Amino acid sequence: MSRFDPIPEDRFTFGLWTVGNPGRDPFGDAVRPVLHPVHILRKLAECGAFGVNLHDNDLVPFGAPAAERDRIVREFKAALAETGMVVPMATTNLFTHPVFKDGAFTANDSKVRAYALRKTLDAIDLGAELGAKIYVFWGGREGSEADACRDPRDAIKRFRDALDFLCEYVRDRGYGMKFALEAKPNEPRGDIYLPTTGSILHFISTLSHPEMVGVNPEVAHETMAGLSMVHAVAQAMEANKLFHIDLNAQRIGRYDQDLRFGSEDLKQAFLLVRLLEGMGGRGRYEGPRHFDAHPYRTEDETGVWEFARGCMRTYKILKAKAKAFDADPEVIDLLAHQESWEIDPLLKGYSREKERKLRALPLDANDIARRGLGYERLDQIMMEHILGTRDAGSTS
Ligand code: GLT
Ligand code: MN
Ligand code: MN
Repeated sequence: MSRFDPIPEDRFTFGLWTVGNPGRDPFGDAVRPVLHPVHILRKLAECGAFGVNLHDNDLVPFGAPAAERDRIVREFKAALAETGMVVPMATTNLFTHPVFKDGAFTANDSKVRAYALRKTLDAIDLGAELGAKIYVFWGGREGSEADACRDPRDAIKRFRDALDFLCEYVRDRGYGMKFALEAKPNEPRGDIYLPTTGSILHFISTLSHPEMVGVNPEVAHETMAGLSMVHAVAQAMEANKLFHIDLNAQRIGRYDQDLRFGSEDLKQAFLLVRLLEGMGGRGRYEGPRHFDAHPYRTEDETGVWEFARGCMRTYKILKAKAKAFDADPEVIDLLAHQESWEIDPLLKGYSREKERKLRALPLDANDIARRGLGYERLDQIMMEHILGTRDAGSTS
């Protein structure tokens, strides 16, 4: 076993819908048979994962009678106990059934909104029964093409009403769950409401129980919008709102690719892992490292488990490289020379005294601007850590 092989302590999780994705796309049929949830549990446990996450209908088929639901859940719980796997996160499928064609919580038809709310209550009960403490909301259908159909302000209000209702429900039942909202700019809708992690962070501050609600940023979704996942995650961490994370890979300007973690934009993946792992001496993200990605459509089941191992190994390899980068004496030296720490206290917290001192500082813009910052060197060192030419203290 190599030091990069995953173990449960790494807290890697996969959605049942990820490794279980049969490869259907808008142009083609499934290329793999549907995998049974219990089979997925066993195989992921063999691969060294910590747990699985699920939508209600990844486990219990839509419309299943109560007795069938109970039998499926019993069998799944037995498999959890047998494999030692856990279910840290659960969510609701509010996008597959045609009833959600105009959205779920934001739909114009209040019967649709009632149906979505009721389906979510049941799915929260299911999540609680399986031990989930994080509940994700991805509003994939909460959007529009014909924008005249509703005032987007009403969509936001309806989304807020739904979340306030559900927060109260979770409190009333004493489930101790937190909610994590996931942004996406478009697909499957032309435009999706609350399209970025940043917009969700503001929306949370308008809820009745903001302390219960955080974000679930996804690499692919921020990248589709041409934004920096690293910056989105950093803002969420700084606000203590990173409740969950969806790791995968994506190229800008494409459909939602959901590729194997780290398989595109290795530099961003490196910086993301470094951020999550608290490198550079900062706070660490403590939640599960969840992969919301799909194996290539070219794969059979062997490729599916290759894909799962690949996501986890890449994460661990990047973690080791990030640690080496932060311990590199040249990096420490370059970073130490970047900032004029001694005047920092002057810049925080206004007072007349500080204003006076600030005005008296000998600051010459041209003089300051002349200094090169050494970022070329810093970035190249980082690249060489990623490329593996700067291992174990070697500077050659
Ligand atoms: C769906 C979507 C993901 C969300 C999942 C949670 S489902 O696969 O593409 O980004 O995280 O509902
Ligand atoms: Mn996702
Ligand atoms: Mn995605």
